[in-house]
Amino acid sequence: MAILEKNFECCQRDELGQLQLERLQSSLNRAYKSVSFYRHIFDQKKIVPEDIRNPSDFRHLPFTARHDLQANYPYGMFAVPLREVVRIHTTTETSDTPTVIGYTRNDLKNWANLIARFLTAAGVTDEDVIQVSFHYGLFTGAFGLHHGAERIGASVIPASSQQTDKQIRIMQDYRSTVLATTPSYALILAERLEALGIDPKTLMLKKGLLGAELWSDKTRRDIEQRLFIETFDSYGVSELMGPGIAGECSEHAGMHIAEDHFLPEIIDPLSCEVLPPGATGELVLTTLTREAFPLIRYRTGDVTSLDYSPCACGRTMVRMQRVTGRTDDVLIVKGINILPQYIETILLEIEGGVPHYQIVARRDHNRDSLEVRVQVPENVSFDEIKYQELFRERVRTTLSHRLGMRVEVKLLERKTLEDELKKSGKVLDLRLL
Ligand code: DLL
Repeated sequence: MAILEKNFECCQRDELGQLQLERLQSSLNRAYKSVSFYRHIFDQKKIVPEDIRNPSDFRHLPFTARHDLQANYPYGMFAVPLREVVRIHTTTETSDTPTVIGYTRNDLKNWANLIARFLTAAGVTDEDVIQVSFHYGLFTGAFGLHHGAERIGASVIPASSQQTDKQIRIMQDYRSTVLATTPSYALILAERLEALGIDPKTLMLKKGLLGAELWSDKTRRDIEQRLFIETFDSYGVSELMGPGIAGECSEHAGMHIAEDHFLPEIIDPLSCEVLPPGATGELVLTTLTREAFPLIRYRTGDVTSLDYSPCACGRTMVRMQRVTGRTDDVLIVKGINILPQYIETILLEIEGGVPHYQIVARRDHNRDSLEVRVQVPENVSFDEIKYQELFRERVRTTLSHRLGMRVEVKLLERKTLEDELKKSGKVLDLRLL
C-alpha cells in the first residue's frame, strides 16, 4: 500500500524526536509572543519557551482545557491577526460559547496533507469517487475530508446531510467507491438499503472512512457485513484541527497519529501524571505546526492508549487505540458534542431552581436519540397531568431548539430520579452496552 509522505511517516524515531523538539520550540514561541493567555502562563511560571529543551521540561507546562478556550471567545487564542486567517470553524459542542478555530493558508495546506496521508493509508487513490456525507458547515469534518480528497485527485461528492434516500441515489448513480461519514450514519444507510431491497454488492462502494464518535469492534463488523465494505477509523478534534490527526492504515491495528504535527501524551485524568507508553489514560495533544491556533497540552478528554511497536505497514508514527470513552461527561450524539453543564444552564433558565436531571443516550434501530429525565417541579403534584404535560413540552421544545437536535423529555418523581442518579449517574450512555 502506498505511503504519501514516506520521509515523515516512516522516519526514524530519533529523527522524529529531533523534529518534534524543533517544531515545539517554534510553536511555544508563537504562543508566547502572540497569545496573551499563554504569555501569562509562562510569565507566572517565570519561564520562557527557550527553557523548554526536552520532554521533561515540557511537562512543567500546565494543560489547556476547553474552558480556557471558551474564556477567550471568540478570537483570544488566535496567534495571528485576522488578515492572516483564511478559514474559521467552530466546535460542535452544545454551548452558548463554542470554540472558534482559525486556520492560516499554511494550516489549511497541512490539514489537506494529513487527510491525504490518511486516504492513501486506506488505499484511496485518484481513481476513487468519495462521497462526503458529513454536514458542510461550521463543523470541521466535511471540509477536512473534502480538501484532503481533492489533494490526492479523487472525485469528491459533497453529499453533506442530504436525506438518506438521496444519499443512496447519489451512491448508485455517481458510483461512489468511498463513503466518509459517522459510523452511526453508515448503519442508517445500511438499514435503508435493506428496507429498499438494494443489495450493497450491486453498489461500487468499497471503503468507509468513519469517525467523529465512539464506536466498537462489533459496530465495525456490523457495518462491514451490511454495507460490504472495509472500514477505516479516523480520529480528530476540532479545536486542534479536525479530522486528520490520526487514521488507520490497512493493518487495522490502531490509528497512526501525525506525530510530526501533534505531540501526544497519555495522562492519568485524576492525578494528571504522564503515564508510561502503553498505559490507558486521557490523550493530551500539543500542536507543533498550527500557525493560527497553537494549543499547548490540550486535554482531549478521550480515553485511549499509545502503541509504539512497529507497524507492519512501515509507518513509524505511534498508533492510538480505538477511543473507549471520555474522562468527562461529554456525550456525542449524531456528531454533536453534548455538554451536561449546558443542559443544566438551560434547565436553570426554565425552572429557576437547581435542576435535577439525567441525560440518557440510546440507540434503537441504529438511530441515536437523546432523552433528558427531569424532576417534576416541586410546586406541582405528580397527579396534575395537564400542567405536567405543558411543563414537559416546554422543556422539550426549549432543549431541542437550543441543542439543535430532537430531545425527548421524561418527567420523574423526585425519589425515582434520585434513585436513577445514584444507580447510573448524571449521564447514562446505553449505546455501548
Ligand atoms: O469529530 C472531528 C472529526 C470529523 C473526526 C470527522 C473524524 C471524522 P469534534 O466535533 O470536535 O471533531 O469532536 C471531537 O469526537 O474528542 C472524540 O471524543 C470524538 N471522536 C472523534 N473521532 C473519533 C473516533 C470531530 N474515531 C471528539 N473514535 C473527540 C471515537 C471520536 N471518538
